[in-house]
This record gives sequence, C-alpha cells and structure tokens, in this order.
Amino acid sequence: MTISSPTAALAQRFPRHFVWGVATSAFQIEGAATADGKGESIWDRFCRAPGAIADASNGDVACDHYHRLEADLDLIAALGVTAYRFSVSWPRVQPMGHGAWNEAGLHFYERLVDGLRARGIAAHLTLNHWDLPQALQDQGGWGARDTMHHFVDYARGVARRLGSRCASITTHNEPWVIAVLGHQTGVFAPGYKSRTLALQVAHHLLVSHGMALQALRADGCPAPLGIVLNLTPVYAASGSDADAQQARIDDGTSIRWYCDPLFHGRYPADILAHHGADAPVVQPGDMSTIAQPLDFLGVNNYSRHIASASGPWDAQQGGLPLTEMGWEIHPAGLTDLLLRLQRDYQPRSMLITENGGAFPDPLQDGQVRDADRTQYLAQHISAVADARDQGAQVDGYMVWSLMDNFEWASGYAKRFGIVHVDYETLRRTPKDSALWYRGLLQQWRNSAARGN
Ligand code: IFM
Repeated sequence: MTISSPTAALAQRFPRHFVWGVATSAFQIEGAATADGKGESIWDRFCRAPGAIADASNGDVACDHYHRLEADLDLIAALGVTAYRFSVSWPRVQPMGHGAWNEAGLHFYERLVDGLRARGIAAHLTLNHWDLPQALQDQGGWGARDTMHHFVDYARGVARRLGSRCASITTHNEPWVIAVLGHQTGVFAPGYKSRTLALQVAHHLLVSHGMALQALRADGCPAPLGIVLNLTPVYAASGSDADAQQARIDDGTSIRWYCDPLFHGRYPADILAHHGADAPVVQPGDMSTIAQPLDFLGVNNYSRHIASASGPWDAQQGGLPLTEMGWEIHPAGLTDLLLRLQRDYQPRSMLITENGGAFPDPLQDGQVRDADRTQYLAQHISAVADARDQGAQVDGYMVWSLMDNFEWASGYAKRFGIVHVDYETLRRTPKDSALWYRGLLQQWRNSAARGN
C-alpha cells in the first residue's frame, strides 16, 4: 500500500478503536455565570480579586458556550472527532455544593450529552475541573473532609442522570494544580499560600476520588471511571548528584505523590520524609480507598521539567522552541512519560486527555495560519504512536483545546484552541491546525477502513 503523505503515515499508526477528541472545561468556555440558577464558584470569586487575572478578565461570558450549544456541537462534529471531553460545573447543577439540585443546569448537560450522541461523538465527562461551589469553600473547601462527602453526593447525582450516556467519567482534573497552585502558591483559586494546606487538599482530592469510584460502582454506573493527572516528565539538568537528587524530589512531588497512592495505595516514603511536618493527616482506610482500580488514567502533558539543584530552570537555557506560555516543546518527553507510566504502574488504559500549545494566532483575512500548533500536534501525536509501538497502552488522544478560552490566571491572552474565538463577536473560526486535525482523522478513517 502506498503512503501518500506524512499525515497518512501518521494516521496509519493508530488502530480502529483509538479515541480522537478535543477537550474543554466548563468555566473556561461556558460563560452564563449567573444564568438559570447557577451558583457562584471559587473561580467566579477569585477573578474579582485585584491582580489575580493577568488581563483583569473573568468567566462571566467566556466563549458563551452555554448559549451557543447547538452551534458548538456542530463545530465539534465538523472536526470529525470521535470524542469530546468537557466538564460539568458543580455550582451550575448544585448551586450550594450540596442539597438542592438545579434542574436547568442538569438539563444543559443532558442536551450536551444527547447532542453529542446524536452526532456520533462519545461524551467524556469530568466532574471537577476546578470550579468548586463557593458555598463549599466558605466551609473549608478541599481542606475539609466534609467536601469529600459532598463531592461523592454530587458525583452520584450526575452519574445517575448522565452516566449511561457517557463514554467515561473522570473525578478530578489535575489534583496537583488544585492543591499546589490553588493552596500553596496561591496563583489559582482559591488563592491560599500554605504547603500544609496544599498537601491536605491533595489528600482529600485523592480520597474523594476513591470514594466516588466506590459509590458510582455500587450504583452500577456503566461508564469507565478514572482520574486525570497533569504529568510532566522530569529530567536532571546535569549528571551531578545534586541535580539527580533534585530530579528525584521534583518527580516524587509531582508524579509519584499522585500515582503511587492511586496504583499502589501508599505515598512514596522518600517524599513523605521530604514533606516532614507538612505531610497530610491520613485517616485509617484512606489509602485503600484511594487505590480503587482505575478503568483508565487520563494524562495531561504539555512539556518537560528540568530539575536543577541551583534553582528554577530558565526555559531559555534549553535551546528548545517555547510556546506562548514559555513552556518548552519536547515531544519525546511524552513518549518517555507514557513508557515510564506503563513500566511503573501498568494502567489498564491511558488516554491523553490534554495536549496542545498556546501560540500567537493572528486572524488574517479570516484565517489563522498556525503552522506552529500543527507541528506541535503532529510531533506529539507521533510521540504517542512511538510509545504505543513500545508497549504503552494508550487508547486515545484529545487536543487541548477545542477553542480559545479563559486560560485561568492568564485570562484570554493565551490561545490554546484549534478554533479561534473573536472575543468581541464570539465568532468561531477553525484555524489551520483544526483543518489539519480533521485531515488526519479522515486519513485514519480511511486506513482503519482498509483494516490497518
Ligand atoms: O487550560 C488548562 C486546562 O484547564 C488544564 N490543563 C492545562 C491547560 C493549559 O494550561
């Protein structure tokens, strides 16, 4: 058989069952911050703190996805993807975080899931992509064990309503980010600055994940269940012992601290010692609760991390191209990461739940010529194929993001979408990368039809 182009050759490396998607989250695209009974989230509140968001923006309108659902579903379908990853806004469906449900909010997600199904697209639902109800934050947020129990009730309610129509349910998106950026460095909501609190929050997120899996399985939820971690492979800056030790700590605090409890039911001993008195309070039974069997591990990966004992690594030093976020572009790191996860944890299945880049993306004559993003995607998809060829069980890949959106503390200035959003008119314009992705999926369909 002739391989007519690099894209066809790439497409051919993936099997028929492979999941191809695009991803978003509720707060970043929905807008409609107070519509139809939605409650306040910690991000609604945080955006109002002076200096919290680079461009002083907020999520009140965002991409106005809440009011443009049908058109956005058509946009997703036009890309030719087989999957769409989205999150449910907890305060939209349960404004106070416990107790009364908001029927209008639930109905929105019902329309979303049904609209995807009608278009032949699998719905991948995330329960917590950071927008905790402010009412729960007022009672201690993720620092309080009560929040874990409220999360389980929320997860149950959503899964009972939507679970049978979803291809997967994820408990939390990136617990490291919630814990560290939200509670240690304070650059994300809710904006605390305490390592002790951050470690307790991370623990409660993990325990609540395990509790939710137990509850959903007891309820007979048919959707595969998992968690999404942000995982960045760590490399030592040099061959020195000091840099190697720093790499072990950085890897331990960001990767092993989450994967060891999830897969092995224990925190890594060296990192427990490293955290010392800041280590979390662990109650009897917590560790076995965390280690529920995962149907899949969601992997979010964007870059690599260089560990240096002499202080933070300057990305300029690496000689690699950088994205607009200042993150190094290092596709081989994704292969390394997936092989390492396979070796150390043997997940049943891995999905790349986020991968992509922010680039300048000027809109000129109705087009965005984002060759840099296309190259980024092609290189990383190829890196996934390399990992699969060497035995990593990776069953899907989702681009972050479907469209430009609210990039948290960076506001709207950083654009990750393969679809451009004009924030004046809210008009959506597929970028060149979207057309490339659609072409890749077409080639994959062709090769799958030929039985490759
Ligand atoms: O936009 C975020 C997303 O919400 C979580 N993962 C990383 C993305 C890019 O920063």
